Amino acid sequence: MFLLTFALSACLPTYTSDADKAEDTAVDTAAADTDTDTDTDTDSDTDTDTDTDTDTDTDTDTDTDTDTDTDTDVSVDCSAAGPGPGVGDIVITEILKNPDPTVDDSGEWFEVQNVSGGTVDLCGVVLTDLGTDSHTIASPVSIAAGAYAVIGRSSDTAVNGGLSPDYVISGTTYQLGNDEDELVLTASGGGGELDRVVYEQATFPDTKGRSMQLQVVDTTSNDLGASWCEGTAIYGTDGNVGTPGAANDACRPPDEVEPPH
Ligand SMILES: [Ca+2]
Ligand SMILES: [Ca+2]
Ligand SMILES: [Ca+2]
Ligand SMILES: [Ca+2]
Repeated sequence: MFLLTFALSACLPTYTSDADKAEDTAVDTAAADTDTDTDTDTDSDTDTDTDTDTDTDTDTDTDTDTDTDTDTDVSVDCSAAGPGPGVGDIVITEILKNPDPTVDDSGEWFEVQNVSGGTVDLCGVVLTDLGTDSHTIASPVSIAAGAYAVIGRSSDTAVNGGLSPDYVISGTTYQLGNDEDELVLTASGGGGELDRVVYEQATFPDTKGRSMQLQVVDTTSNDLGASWCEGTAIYGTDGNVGTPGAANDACRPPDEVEPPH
């Protein structure tokens, strides 16, 4: 009995005055928890989670996501992913930088092919350009040997032109400029640059609503605008042209190419 009484006493809050005790008793009668604030959790701040900062997630930083950095992106969870690609294992093979009439922020995409001969997973691969765009692929994206993965901007087929992307970068952290831009893919954990395409309007295909598709699939050929030609077949629901997720068409002379829409 003595031990029980002692233990209960040790758990009770201490007060510097009777007024302090009265105030805490009043507010916590409603909350019915064991701390000294007015909410229903067991910590001493005024939000509803169980950590001691003032945001609503359960980590100890001040943003609203659940990882421990200070940005508001999602956590990168590659625990269920297979091995990532090494240098030379994947190639950027097709890019739709300027969908039409699909809006860019939901209809842009690019495609990579796995040329490694085995299965690779894009989880953890870092996408950047030579400006400020940056995104780390945050969940498993497995690509079988020889197969393709499509990275899009929206999974909603009502607004993305009828695309079925394998991975979506929502928001505006990774955009494909209509004039000139760069796609730089870096292996997870600083494992080296996987591929890079730096396109501009002078030497790369540049037609609204039409993809640019690579003809010779390797990471060096795609550095040159002459290695790319315009997509030839309509996909999806908005009349955009390309072969997202499938082998590229052979190039055709411009006057034989199906017009978009
Ligand atoms: Ca664009
Ligand atoms: Ca960009
Ligand atoms: Ca390249
Ligand atoms: Ca393709």
